[in-house]
Amino acid sequence: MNIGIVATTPYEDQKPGTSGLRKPVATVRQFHYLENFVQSIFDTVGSAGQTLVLGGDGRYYNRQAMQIILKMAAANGVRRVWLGQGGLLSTPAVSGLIRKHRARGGIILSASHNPGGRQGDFGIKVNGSNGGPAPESLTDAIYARSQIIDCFRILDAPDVDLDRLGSVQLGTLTIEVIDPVADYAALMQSLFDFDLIGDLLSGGGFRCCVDALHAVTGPYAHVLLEQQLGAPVGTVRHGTPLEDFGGGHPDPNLTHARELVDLMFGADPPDFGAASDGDGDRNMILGRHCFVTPSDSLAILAANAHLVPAYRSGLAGVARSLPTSAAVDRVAAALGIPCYETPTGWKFFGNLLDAGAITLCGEESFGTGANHIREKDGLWAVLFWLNILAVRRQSVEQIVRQHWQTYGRHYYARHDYEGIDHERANRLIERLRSQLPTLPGRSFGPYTVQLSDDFSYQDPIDGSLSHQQGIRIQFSNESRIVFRLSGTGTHGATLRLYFERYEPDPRRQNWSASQALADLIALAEEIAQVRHYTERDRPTVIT
Ligand code: VG1
Ligand code: CO
Repeated sequence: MNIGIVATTPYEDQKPGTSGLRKPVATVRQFHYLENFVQSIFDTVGSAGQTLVLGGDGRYYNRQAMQIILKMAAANGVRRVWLGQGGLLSTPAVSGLIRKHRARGGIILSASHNPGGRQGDFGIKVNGSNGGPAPESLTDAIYARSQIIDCFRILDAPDVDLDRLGSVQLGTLTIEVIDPVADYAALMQSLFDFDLIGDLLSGGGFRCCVDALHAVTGPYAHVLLEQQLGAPVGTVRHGTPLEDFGGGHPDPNLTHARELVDLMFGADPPDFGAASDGDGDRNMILGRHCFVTPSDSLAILAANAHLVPAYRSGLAGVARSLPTSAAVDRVAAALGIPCYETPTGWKFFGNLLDAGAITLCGEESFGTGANHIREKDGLWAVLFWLNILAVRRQSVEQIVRQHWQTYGRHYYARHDYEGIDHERANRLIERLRSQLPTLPGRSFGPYTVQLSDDFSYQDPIDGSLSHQQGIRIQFSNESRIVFRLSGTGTHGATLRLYFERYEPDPRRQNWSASQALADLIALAEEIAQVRHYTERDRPTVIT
C-alpha cells in the first residue's frame, strides 16, 4: 500500500467555532476540503505513534469521511484508532474512550444539533488527551496550519469494513472496531444506583419516554434504559440513527422536539420525558405538563447530588456558562462551594474539571455534565434525574417547585434570531458595545443598570484570556440580559438574547416565563433595536 503525498491549496474558511468546524455538507465535500483540515489536525497535534478515538453521530457523509480520515491516519503514522462500529460514537462516549485508553485525542464527526442530510450540515470536532474539546489555543493553531497547508498524506488502500467488530490493519495502523455503547454503559453503571433506577423503571407505576430524535443517542438509550434498567420496550422513541435524522432538527428543545413536548403536555403523559441532540451531549428534561429549564436542571442536580452514589461525598465546586441562569450559584452558596462563570462552550470547563476545582457544570443550551468525562453528557443527565426520582419518589414538577421555594425561581428565556444578515448583526453588537459605558446607573422603569460589559474571562487555572464573550447588562434587581452571536450557525448570523429575572417569593413563582420576562424583552428592544437590526419582528426559536 502506497502513501500518497498530495499537493493541495488552502481554504480560507476553516476556522473552528464554538464547537469545532461546522459547515454545510456541500462545503465539506469540496475538493480536498476535509483532507486539508484533517492534515492540519495531524500536523498540529502530532500523529506519529499516537492513539486516537474516532466516531460520529451517523449523519450523512459520516461513513465517507471516516474512510478518508482512517487512510490519512495510516499515512500519517498513527499507531491505533479506536473506532465505533458503523462509525458511530456519541460525543460523551468519545470523551470516555479517550480517557480510558489514554489516547492522544479524538475526532468526532458531528454538527451536533444542526440538521443533517445532503442539504444539512457536517462537522469535525477535535478533542484532546483529557477527553475534552480542544482549547482555543489548539483550534487557533489548527486554523493557522490550514491557512498554509500545501499537501496532505493519504494511504492508497481499499475501504475499511466499519461494521465488523475486531482489529483490522491498515498499513501500520491498527483499527479496533468496537461496540460504541459498552464502555459508556459501564461508566454510567459506576456512577448511578442502577438497582434503584431499575426498580423505578420496571415497577410498572412509573412511565418514561426518551426521544433520541433519530440521532446517535438511540443505541445507547436502548441498551441502558430498556435492556439494563428494564424499562418497557418502546420507552426509547426514534432510536435508530438516520443519516438525515428523519428530516428533523436533532435539537432537544421545545421547538424541535415537538412530538415529545406534545406528549408530555397532552392527556395522560408519562411521568418523565427526555430528548437528546445529534451527538448525544445535550438533554432536555420534562415532567408531566412540566418543562425543566436547563439552568434549573443544573441547579437541581447540584442540590440533589448527594442522593447519587458518585457524588455522595459532595461536590468540589460547580460552573456555568455566562448566559446560563444563576440558579446554580444559589445552590453553590448554600453548599458553601465555589461557582465559576465561564464563556459559552464546553472547552472552557476543561481546565476547571482537570484541576478538580469543579464536579458539575452546565450551559443554558441543554448541556450538563460532570467530571466523569470532559464533554457534556445527555444520557448522564437523564440517568441523574432518574436516580433522583427513584430516591425522592416525587414528581418532576414537585421537585422543581420545592427547589424554587427553597432557592427562589430564576425566570429564564433565550431568543434566537437565526439566519440574519452578518453585517447587520455585527452592527447591532458594535452599537451595543459603544453604549456600554453609558448604561450603568441608568434606570428603565424599575430596572437600574448595575453593570454592563462585554464579558472577558481569565481561566483560573492556566491564566489564558478570552475577550468579547457576550454583552451582559445586569440590573440591580438581579435581572440580566445577555447578547451574543452564535459560533455554531452555518447560514447567516444567529443572534442570541438571554433573559433572566430572579423571584424569591413563592407566591410570585407561578407566572409563565414570557409574562415574567415581558418587561426585560421590551427593554432589550429599547436598548438594542433588535427588530431594526435583525429585520425580524420575532425570534426564530424561543427556549
Ligand atoms: C451553542 C450553544 C453552546 C454550546 C454549543 C455547542 O453555541 O449556545 O452553549 O456549547 O452550541 O454545543 P453557540 O455559539 O451557537 O451559541 V454542541 O451540542 O453543538 O457541542
Ligand atoms: Co451536541
